[in-house]
Amino acid sequence: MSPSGRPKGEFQSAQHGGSLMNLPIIVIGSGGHATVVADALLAAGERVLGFTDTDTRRHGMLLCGLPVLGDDSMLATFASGDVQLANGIGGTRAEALRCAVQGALEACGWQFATVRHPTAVVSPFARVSPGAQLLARSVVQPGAEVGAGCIVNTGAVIEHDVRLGEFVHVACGAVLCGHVQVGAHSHIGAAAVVKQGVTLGARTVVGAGAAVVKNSEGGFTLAGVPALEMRETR
Ligand code: JB2
Repeated sequence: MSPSGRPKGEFQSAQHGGSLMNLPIIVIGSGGHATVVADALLAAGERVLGFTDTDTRRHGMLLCGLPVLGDDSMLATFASGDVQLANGIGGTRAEALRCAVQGALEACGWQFATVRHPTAVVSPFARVSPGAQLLARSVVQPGAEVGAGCIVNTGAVIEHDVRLGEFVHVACGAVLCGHVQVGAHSHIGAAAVVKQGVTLGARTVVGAGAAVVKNSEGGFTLAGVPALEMRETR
């Protein structure tokens, strides 16, 4: 089993769109990432009912024309078989929160939709796990594996044979060259480049614009060109 309790190797075809079950979707969170997720779902033709947020000040707001419905307790007004969820918590370096909130809701029986913006270019020979998010103009090449709960954000490039563990966030415009491996719960900053064949262990944080040319065992923050290990992440 994976760290978040999911069976390993549970991949689905990258050809599926946002909703496997054709159910309406509620987006968890109502910050910037949630609006990007909702926008991708709407562009893919999905039915989005609105957002939830723990911040009561946001309840009743309209985002992308959709309401913030309440906190997560309002989900109890639906049967888990009638609605899917999408994870709208992005948060630079908030992979732990994103994973914890999703894990708690999955434990209550909720399923998380895979999100794929129609402009994402995804090879039919890539493997994309449930709940991953492939956002506008992202590219996922043949042989790549995108783990459960990953975000491949706007314009990010996942080259051939790259492997992303679960809940990795590849931020906007980052480029992972061929055969790169990134361990679970890592964050690759905006416009960073990771050279082909590099392996980064779990919970690595790569700063925006960094150029990573060497392996790192995990748990480090890497920054600069070429990137150096600056400090332990946790
Ligand atoms: O347990 C929760 C929960 N915890 C935090 N349930 C629900 N339903 N909502 C929760 N939240 C809410 O998520 C917070 O109250 C907050 O409103 C929202 C997260 O929004 P925030 O604006 O802090 O971050 P974000 O994740 O939407 O966006 C960040 O990450 C993106 C990837 C920003 O840095 C963006 O610029 C970035 N593109």
